[in-house]
Amino acid sequence: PKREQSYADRAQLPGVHPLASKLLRIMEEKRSNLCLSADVSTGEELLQLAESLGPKICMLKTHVDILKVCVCGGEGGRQNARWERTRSCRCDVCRQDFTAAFSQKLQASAEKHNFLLFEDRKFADIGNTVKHQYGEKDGGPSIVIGVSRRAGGIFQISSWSHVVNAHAVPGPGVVQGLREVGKPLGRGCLLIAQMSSQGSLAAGDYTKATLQIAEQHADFVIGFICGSKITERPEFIHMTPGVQLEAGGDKLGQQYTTPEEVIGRKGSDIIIVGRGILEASDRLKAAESYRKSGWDAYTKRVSV
Ligand code: 5BU
Repeated sequence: PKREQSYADRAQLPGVHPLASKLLRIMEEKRSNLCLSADVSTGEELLQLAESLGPKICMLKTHVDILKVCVCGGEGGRQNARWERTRSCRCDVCRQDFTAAFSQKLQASAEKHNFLLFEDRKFADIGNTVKHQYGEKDGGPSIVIGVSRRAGGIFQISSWSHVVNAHAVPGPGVVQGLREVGKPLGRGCLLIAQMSSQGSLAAGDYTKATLQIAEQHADFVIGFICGSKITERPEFIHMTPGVQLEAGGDKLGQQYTTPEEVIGRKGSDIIIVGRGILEASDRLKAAESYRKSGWDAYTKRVSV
């Protein structure tokens, strides 16, 4: 059988999306197929994770809607007086400040340590709605005087996140809506073809139909969230959540598979790891062991 292409080979394919190509090059350069799922509750901790674990990862996955907010709506009472006085809070964890300060720092960290940002937003509405949820076409920073008047919601995802994901359940319109905003900005989208949770309905024919939508929109869809490789097309990137060094699960239906299984046997490209790293006493050491297991499983696979 033909030898499997390396990440570096795939980065050079004529049909590959520029962002997928960039990601594959980062993976090869940093010898990392690890995506950190940075599920923490403050912007400060998120930035600190990006800075400390940045060198180990090819991608940082966020859920910005689980971040606490400042008490000019929430946390950080110190700033409250200032907020009331000036109506322009500068707090790092404040929602009003989210795009202008926080996301710029996150982007700077991504650039410095050479990884991509992936907001795990799981868009799942009609095209017209997701377009507004994702952000405006120009994607520039919002002006932070009082309340932002720009469309695209609080988080302005399109302005800072290289990659987003979407459920295929609405049909192709969801991708088309996101593409209108993301394509001009050079962004990419992952379709959720399978989920790691127990009893997931994203399986069988649903997974196949998801693949078809991706093939029809390959100028914006760069790959999949999935449990195992679902297509032989090397331009698409397969990313798998539900990964820990020991198989198992949590109390709410999450199911874990090991890096060796996911990369070595299931043929996925990238492992997504959250609590396996976040709950370790030494996060840097844990990140390094996931990076190494993922990378070793990959080198073993491509050398056959
Ligand atoms: P964990 O702590 O490694 O279990 O975190 C997994 C992360 O991946 C978490 O942010 C989930 O929201 C995300 N996830 C997932 O676990 N399974 C899926 O099928 C998808 C996303 Br899609």
